[in-house]
Amino acid sequence: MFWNEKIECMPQEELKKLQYDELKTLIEKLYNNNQFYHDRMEAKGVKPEDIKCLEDISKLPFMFKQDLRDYYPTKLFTVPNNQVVRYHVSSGTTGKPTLVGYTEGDIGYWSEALARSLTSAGIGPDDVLQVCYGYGLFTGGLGLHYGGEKVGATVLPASTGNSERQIELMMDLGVTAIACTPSYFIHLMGVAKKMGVDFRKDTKLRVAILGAEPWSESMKKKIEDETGVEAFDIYGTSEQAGPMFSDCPCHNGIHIAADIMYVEVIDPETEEILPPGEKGELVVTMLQKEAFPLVRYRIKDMTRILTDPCPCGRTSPRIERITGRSDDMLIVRGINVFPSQIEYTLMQIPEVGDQYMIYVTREGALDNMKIQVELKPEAFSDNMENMLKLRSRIESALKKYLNIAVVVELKEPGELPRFEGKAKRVIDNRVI
Ligand code: DLL
Repeated sequence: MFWNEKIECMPQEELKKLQYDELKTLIEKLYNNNQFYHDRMEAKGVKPEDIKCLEDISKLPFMFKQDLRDYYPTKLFTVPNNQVVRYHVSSGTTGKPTLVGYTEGDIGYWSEALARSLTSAGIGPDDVLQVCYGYGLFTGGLGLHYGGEKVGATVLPASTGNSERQIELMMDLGVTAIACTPSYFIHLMGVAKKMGVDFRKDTKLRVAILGAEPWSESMKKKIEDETGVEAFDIYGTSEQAGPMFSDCPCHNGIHIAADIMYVEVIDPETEEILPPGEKGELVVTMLQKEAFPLVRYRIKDMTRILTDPCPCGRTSPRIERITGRSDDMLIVRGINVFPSQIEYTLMQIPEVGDQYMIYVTREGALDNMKIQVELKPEAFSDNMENMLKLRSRIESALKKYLNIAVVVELKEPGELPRFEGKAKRVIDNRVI
C-alpha cells in the first residue's frame, strides 16, 4: 500500500532530477540569505553555480552537532520568527540543548513522510494507533500523532508511562497499532503477562512501529514470536524533524523518502564518501526544510546504503537498520545522553573531583544508569547524613539536566580507575 505512489515508485532518473532541482533551489537560497551557510561555502570555495549535478553535493561543507550548539538558539534558522509554528528540543552534547524550529511547511513534509511510513505498515482509517512515545519537547509523540491523523487513523495520545493503564486502554479501545520504543514494547509485554493479558487473544494489536533507539533483528523476532504483532523499524532524528522513515512489509531496510532527504554514507575518519553497500556514517541533506535547514549534516549514525531493488516497488533509497553511532551518544530509556553532558553537570558541583564512571545496564526491558563519582578530599567525610544529602543533590542535578533518573555512588578520592591513554568512562553492559 502506498500513500504517495507517484513519488514512492518514481523511476530513479526522475527521482534524481527532482532531488537535484530541490538541492539547487535550497543551496541558492541558503547562500544568498543566511550568513552561516554563506560563510561556510565561501570558506570551502564553493558557490551555488558549482552545483551542476546531484553528485556535486560532495563539494559542499559538512555541518556538525557542534554548529547547532554554536549557533543556538536560532541563528541557523532561515525564516523570520513569525513563520515558526513549533519548537522541539533535544539533548546537546554539553551545556545547551539542540533547538529545532518548524514552519507549517516543515510540519507538512514531516507528516507526509510519516504518512508514507504508516501506510506502508498497513495503518489507515480503520486503525486505532496508540502513541506511547513521549509528547512534549521530544519529537516522537507529536510526530507519530500528526502522521497517524494524516492517514486517518484514530490516534490515542497515550504518551509514556502508566503501563497497566496503557494495556487496559489497548483492550478497551481495540487498539490495532502501537508506536513506542522497542524496549518499552518489551516492557509492556512483561506487564501484560503479569496482568494475565495475552496480546494475541485479548487485544487486536497487529502492528508495532518501533524506533528511537537501536534494536536488533533478534529483538524483533522475540517481539513478533511472543505477541504475533508485525514490528516495523522507524527512524529519524530531531534535527531532521523527528521520526520519519521506516521499513516496508519486506523488512529489508529503511526506505528514505528521496524527495525529502538526500543520504550519503562517509568514512567517519577520512570523510570520504563510501560506495553503496559499505558501512559508514550517515550524512543527510534535508531537501524541503524551511525553518531549520540541514546540509550534509553528520548525524553520527552508522549504516550502509542498500541498492538492490525492493520487491515492494518503492524506488527510494534504503538504509540498513541503524546499529550504532560513530560518537559516544548513549540512548537510555529512549533519551539521548552524551557522556559530555554528565561530565559538564558533575563539574558544576564543587564537591566533585575529576574522576567518574558511567555504567549502563538493562534489567528486564528497562535501562538503568549508575554513575560513580569521586569526591574531592575535602568533600569526603564519614558523616553519613552529609554524604546522603550530597548524593541526592548530585542525583537531582543529573536528573534535571539529563531528563532521566540516575543512581549516583559516591567514591573516596583515588578509588576510581585512572587511564593512561584515552579514558574509558562508559561501560555499557546492555545486550541489544
Ligand atoms: O529519537 C526521533 C524518533 C522518535 C525516531 C520516535 C523514531 C521514533 P532524537 O531524540 O533526536 O530523535 O534521537 C535520534 O536516535 O540519531 C539514532 O541514534 C537513534 N535512533 C532513532 N531511531 C532509531 C532506530 C528520535 N530506528 C537518534 N534505530 C538517532 C536505531 C535510532 N537508532
